Amino acid sequence: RLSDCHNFHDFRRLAKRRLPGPIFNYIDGAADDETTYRRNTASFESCDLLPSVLRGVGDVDMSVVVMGQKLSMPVYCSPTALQRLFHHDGERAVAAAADRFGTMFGVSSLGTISLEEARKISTAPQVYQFYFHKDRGLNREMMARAKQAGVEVMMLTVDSITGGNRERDKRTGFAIPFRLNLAGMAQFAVKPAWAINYFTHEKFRLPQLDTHVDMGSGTMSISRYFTEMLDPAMNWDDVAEMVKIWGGHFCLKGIMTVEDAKKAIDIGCTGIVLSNHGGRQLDGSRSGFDQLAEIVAAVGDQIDVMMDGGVQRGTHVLKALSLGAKAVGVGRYYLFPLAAAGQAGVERALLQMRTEIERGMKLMGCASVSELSISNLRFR
Ligand code: HOC
Repeated sequence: RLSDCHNFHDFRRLAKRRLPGPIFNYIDGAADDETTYRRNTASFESCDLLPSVLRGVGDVDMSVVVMGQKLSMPVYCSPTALQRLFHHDGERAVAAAADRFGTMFGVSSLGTISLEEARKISTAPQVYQFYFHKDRGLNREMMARAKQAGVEVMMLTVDSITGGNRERDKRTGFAIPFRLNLAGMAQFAVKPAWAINYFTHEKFRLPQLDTHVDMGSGTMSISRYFTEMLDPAMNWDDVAEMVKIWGGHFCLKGIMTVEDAKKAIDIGCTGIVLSNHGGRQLDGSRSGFDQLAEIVAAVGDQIDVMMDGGVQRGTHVLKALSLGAKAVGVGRYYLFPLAAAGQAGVERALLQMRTEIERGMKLMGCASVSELSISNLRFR
């Protein structure tokens, strides 16, 4: 039950019980041997928090300003794809929860509600995350739509010019819409509650892409999407052009080196997310957390640096902020609660995160996020 969920692992277990195998494994899975996925969370253990005491922390201010947006807490819901597969409310539930918690949320170009609808549901700052398509007209069309809808931040994912090797998806045959062969039907039949909800609510769509992807004419696997639609030839000049056209806050997700961070600044980006795509793309790559210190030292005064990957606890967030991250993105952390219980699940997860951050700050002797610094950490 939802009331028995007290942490990430509880929500993950509940989601596993509710979701058909291919869908659970799509969320939970990562690339190759999933070493990066595992290490993302483990990397937070490379250092310890060093608390100060007796510092008068009756009131704690957890708010941050990132890419010009004020967030009530330093955690935002990263954009993720296909959310109505996990729960019939999908992005609607996440947008509404972000609104209640006053934090930023993302809608993906692979989202299952339109960015315009998300804008109506939530007044919280909205990120629109997209991939760079071979069809340049589609890229420009997406930015124009986002501008029109009042999206605050454009986020281009730069770590996905080709698909990661997701072996779990290969084994389960994950694709959308589902191939209802015998094996597939069996997997869905054992989760009747999910199947009834999925098939009785409105048809699954990709409203950002539906003039370009015909969902009726076959299935779309991850590798097909990446190889057929995305442009592996994308380069810094292409992105510079998009940043210029957008003319507002523009963020690159998937930056991992100082050199690339500097290039992002040169072309006018206002934010970067240190990210390995939740371990779903290049297995063996370093964690965003492990790259924070180096990148913040080099460019932290010129661009907002964020990170994501493996964040499961308030103390993980405190460590990232102590290293200079302006905010931290979460993905699976809210997707499992979404799958387990829709909006109520996402809200419970965000509440737990907020409570853990507040408690952690008090125990650290920090009354505001600006008091967190590298002096609060010791590396092992
Ligand atoms: C069918 C297309 O960012 C992920 C997503 C991209 C999914 C493409 C799915 O799974 O990591």
